[in-house]
Amino acid sequence: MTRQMDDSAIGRARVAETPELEEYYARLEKLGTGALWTVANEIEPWYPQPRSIPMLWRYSEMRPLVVESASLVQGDDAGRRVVYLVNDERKDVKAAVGLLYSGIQIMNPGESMTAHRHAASALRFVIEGTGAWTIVDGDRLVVGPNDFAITPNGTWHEHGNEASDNFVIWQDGLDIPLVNALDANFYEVHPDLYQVPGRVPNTSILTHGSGILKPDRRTWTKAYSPLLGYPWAQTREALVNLGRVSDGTDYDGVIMEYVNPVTGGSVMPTMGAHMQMLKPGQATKAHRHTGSVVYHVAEGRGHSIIAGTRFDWQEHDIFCVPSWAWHEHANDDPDNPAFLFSFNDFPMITSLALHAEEEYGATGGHQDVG
Ligand code: GTQ
Repeated sequence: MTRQMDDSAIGRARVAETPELEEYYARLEKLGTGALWTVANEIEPWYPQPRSIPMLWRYSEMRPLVVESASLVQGDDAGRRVVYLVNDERKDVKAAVGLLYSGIQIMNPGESMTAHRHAASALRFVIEGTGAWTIVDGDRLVVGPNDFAITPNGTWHEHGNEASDNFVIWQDGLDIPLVNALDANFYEVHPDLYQVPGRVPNTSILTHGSGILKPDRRTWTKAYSPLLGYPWAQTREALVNLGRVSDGTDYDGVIMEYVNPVTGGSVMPTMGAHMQMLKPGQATKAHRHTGSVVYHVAEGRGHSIIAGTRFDWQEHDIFCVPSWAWHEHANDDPDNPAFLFSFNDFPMITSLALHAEEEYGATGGHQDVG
């Protein structure tokens, strides 16, 4: 990098402190004001300075505590029984990374939760258990392991587990810290506590989930995808098929985005999601970009190097990549593919024209592990 990043350079704030200035600053403060040059270099960094740090949450360590919560608190008292993931440097806003929230939700056999809605958008990635359902604006969605589902902002939703003998555990992803940062959050409990589901379960998948055909006379005008569920079998097959003809991109391997089938764009206006496959032994090059990402290991084992730290992962581990952090991924299994689910804030970043990306080294190399 040849760019000048020296705070003593002309064009940066470089006023020396003096007793006279300090006395002046005190008088400014009394008026609810301040001198820009005392904070300019901090509020206009040369490049993004995320407070979030890279972190990995091991499923093997979290699962026993998540299961413990199932007998510690009633679902109806908790609202949703969730152990949330909190970045060491984002405890104040309850973010896993950047302005993204994530948690692990558990439902007992036969349990169901009351319906609510909020201005924040939510998504789910199912970890374990059959029998899970969620009703989103009246559409009863049935989901199983590694299925992806969305509950866009403003939609009524309630969750349950109709299995008689297993927990359902899934990962939640929400934009709560973002919506709160914008002072735009609302929350409502459903007036009847429960929705009346439509007659045919998975209506949105039956209507919009073919992937190659679209229904006639479609009038969908909302900002989010009319497709609410993205089944794992179809997703996995798409990645495996793409992997037959390509090794994918240098930085992500074989990667595809979950889309709004009407627009081809992201599933929701604030958050997008991907599934990526690393072939046996495949390792990506390092790059960095604006935007924060939470990863969930859907299948396989491997490692990622994030901002110079190596994180080894296995199935259902969760890790995060803060904005502008160098990162690269590797599948350490010589015989089997690895699949990484991820969700991100890219739709916000791109819609605000804030996307930036850089490859590591001149042609994209690998980081030294510190
Ligand atoms: O199911 O809508 O983990 O509102 C946190 C807040 C899940 C949900 C969470 C929520 C939800």
